[in-house]
Amino acid sequence: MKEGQPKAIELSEYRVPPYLISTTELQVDLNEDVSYVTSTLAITKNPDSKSYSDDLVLNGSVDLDTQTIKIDGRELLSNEYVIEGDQLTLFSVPQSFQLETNVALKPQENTALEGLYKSGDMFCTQCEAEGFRNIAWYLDRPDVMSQYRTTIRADKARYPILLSNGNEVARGDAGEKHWVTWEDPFKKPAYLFAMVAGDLKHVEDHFTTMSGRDVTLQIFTESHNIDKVDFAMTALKNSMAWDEKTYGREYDLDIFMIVAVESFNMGAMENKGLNIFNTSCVLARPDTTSDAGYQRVEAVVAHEYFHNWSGNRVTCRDWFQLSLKEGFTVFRDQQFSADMGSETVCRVSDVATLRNSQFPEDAGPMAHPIRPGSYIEINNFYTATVYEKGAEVVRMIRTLLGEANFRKGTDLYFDRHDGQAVTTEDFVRAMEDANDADLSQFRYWYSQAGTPVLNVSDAYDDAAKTYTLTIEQSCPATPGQDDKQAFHMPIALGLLGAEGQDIEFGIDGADVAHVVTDNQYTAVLNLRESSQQFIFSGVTEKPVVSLLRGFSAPVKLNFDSSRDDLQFLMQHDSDGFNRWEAGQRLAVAVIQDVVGQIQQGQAIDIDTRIVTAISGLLDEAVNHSADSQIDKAMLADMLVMPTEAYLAELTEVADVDAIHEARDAVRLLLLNKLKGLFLSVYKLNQSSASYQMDSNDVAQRGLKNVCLSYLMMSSDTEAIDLCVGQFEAADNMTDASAAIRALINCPAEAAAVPREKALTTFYERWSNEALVIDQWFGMQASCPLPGAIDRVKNLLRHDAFTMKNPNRMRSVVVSFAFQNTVNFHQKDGSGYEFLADCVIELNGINPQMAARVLSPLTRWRKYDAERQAMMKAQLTRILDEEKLSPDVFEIASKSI
Ligand code: B3K
Ligand code: ZN
Repeated sequence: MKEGQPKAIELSEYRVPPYLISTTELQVDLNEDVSYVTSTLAITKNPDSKSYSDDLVLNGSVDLDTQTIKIDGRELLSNEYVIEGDQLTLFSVPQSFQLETNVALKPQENTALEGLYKSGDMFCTQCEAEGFRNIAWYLDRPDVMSQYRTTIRADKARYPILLSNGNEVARGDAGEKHWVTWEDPFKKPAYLFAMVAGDLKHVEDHFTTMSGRDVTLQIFTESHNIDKVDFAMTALKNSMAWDEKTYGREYDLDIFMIVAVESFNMGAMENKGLNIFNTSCVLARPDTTSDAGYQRVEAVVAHEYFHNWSGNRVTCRDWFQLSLKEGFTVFRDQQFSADMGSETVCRVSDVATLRNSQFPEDAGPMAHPIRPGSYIEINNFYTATVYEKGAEVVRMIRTLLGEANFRKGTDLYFDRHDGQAVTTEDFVRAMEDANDADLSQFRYWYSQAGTPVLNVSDAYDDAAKTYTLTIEQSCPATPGQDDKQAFHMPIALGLLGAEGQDIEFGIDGADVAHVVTDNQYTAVLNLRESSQQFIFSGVTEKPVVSLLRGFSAPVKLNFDSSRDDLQFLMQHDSDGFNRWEAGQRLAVAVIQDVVGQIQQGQAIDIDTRIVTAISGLLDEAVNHSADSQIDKAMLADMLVMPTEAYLAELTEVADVDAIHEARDAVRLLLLNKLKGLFLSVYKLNQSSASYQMDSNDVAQRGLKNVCLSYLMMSSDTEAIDLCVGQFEAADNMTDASAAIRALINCPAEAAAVPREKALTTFYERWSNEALVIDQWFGMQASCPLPGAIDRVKNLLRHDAFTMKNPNRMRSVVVSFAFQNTVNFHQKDGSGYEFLADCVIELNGINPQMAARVLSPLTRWRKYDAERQAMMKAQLTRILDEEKLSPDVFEIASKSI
């Protein structure tokens, strides 16, 4: 063990803040070399604190060069305070006083992108979770809420735009410089502070709230991007209207601003009145942005906007409560996207994300409950568990209570806690109080980690006309939690009769939360016991059960369905999600057969039921009409085979090579048997009309491009010509990138020349569009063909590559290590060594990013002994580094 290892912070050690800061005044003087921040804080002793100490400890950073410290106007003598590392202790402070500190800092050297930093030519900030302490000495914790007044001074020519939270209240000139003062009337924690200075253009619009107030909406970008903000503006207005309609919540300030920045660690940040966005989550133009990119922009704009209530008006007491705002807000943005497009398509994609990223986390060394009990570096807990599983937990509350009662709960939560910093416990209690409900057992979802497993069996009694379901639940041990209590969860189910219709059944005696009857017959059961039986009466024929409709709980389900039943459910289930799910389960079973054959060295023999199923879908696509029961976007989703990541997740020890080979073999067989149909569907969905971003066109492009990816499994030149044709004719990034990706991934010799040509054309055309060049890097780094490690190393040497810009870094490092499974796990360990090299380099640049990209190495338990040893060796190598950041230390040490 090296000395000075960072220590863990425990939820159980939470204490109220010893002091409060009622007002915060900041004077920020920006310069190219050294910038200065003067902060004036009105501090009082917190009457609720039991601390007897008169010393006040403030958070800061070793990069703050402290010039002066004054209390009530008097400069402190050197024996009246001490600065130790990132802490400033003021001795024997009064009960109530004004603290003025003046610090010097160098934003242009801040490559960690936390606090005040430079993104290209502009200054910007990122303060969540603990970035504010890099700007000024402060009580940097979310339960200290203060009213901010901020004055920014900067060179007028370089930084004509100066922004901060709230309303502009004054401005003036000072020689070459100018200044602007902003005042935010809402008290907020420091993590919601933001400021921006730059040479920016903006687009302006307006929104009238339900109470009739006019809100000015502005989106700022550097001038070359200002033609890409219209879609985000529309998404913003839709989000504002949606939150009024769905949650009765309206916006509170007179102005709402979004600023797009190129260097940003995350997707975006919900600072009060001044959201700062990664360009990748706000800019969209048909020729530069794919449909998936558009959908992401819409979802992230909504997510950040929704935080104004779930996060800002009602904020977190401490960082253990992160899911209070993140889980809830993800749930809200999922609901919004579902309302804007297709509910089923959205649910499928949300569940796929959960399975591909959260389930592995829950099964790995970093498994934690959605409300963690301990952390070293909070940045490491912005996880799929806190976000996506957190959203599932909120969704389960809604499923259990029903929509109208859930709304009563959120009304009470927002009204009761407006202006407060609260806990997940407060959220659950509001749900209970508003509905006279008992969620005591449900609370285990907040404190227990791990993905529960349900083992289900059924029986039909023909004489009694009863159907019995037995459900056993368990949850695997996770670090620090060997034994788990049974969860309370909603199980939504329906029973299908021989014609595929939903059968109505009697529920007396079964523990049923409620029954949903619009165009279906779905019972929502309360599962509470580790083993529980449900008996349904009046079931006139032996049914096929549709379990866990809409994925009503985030669990792994074991239920022995016959492949014929899966095919039946795929065709008839009234629950769209379960139609998709049945198809996936059938595909998993078939691919797993092939994995077994490969491992045994047997000849590959594929169950043709998958061919029947896929050909049924393709027929549906050929005969598709406006009143078809299933939309094209769903058909596209159903044609996609389960991902290699999900297939790996389902096995004890993942045989990455066999999984890759088996999945490809099934896809190739499908192509060989159904080539005519794939081609017909492709052609039927080709369109010569100009690009429209609407759900019909998106679905059509999706369906066409899935077919293209199958057609490119073959090595004939006809498919390659088709693909090149699409690439050259495309007026939009969806079609262009689908085609170039298919060319890149095509193993055929004949694809080599067109591939190189397309890559060059693409690069030359888009060299000035950073987000498109990110895609160019990403599609090459994720190519599953052999030789990836050399290709990826070459990409790192490319002039346009830099580790310092997180989007560019991710486009190569994440695309390779997270998406190119078969090459990352190459038997010689070169993929692991490559990732460790990147982590070590990033550790010195941007620790938060370093810790994030490290995660594939932490999953070593999933692989064979040789791979395990090589992965652990790389983790050890990382841990042996001098000057390891707490971020990387926490992930690497906990996973070894
Ligand atoms: N709240 C921010 C996340 C900031 C993460 C800092 N490490 C984005 C979001 O979830 O809306
Ligand atoms: Zn969020």
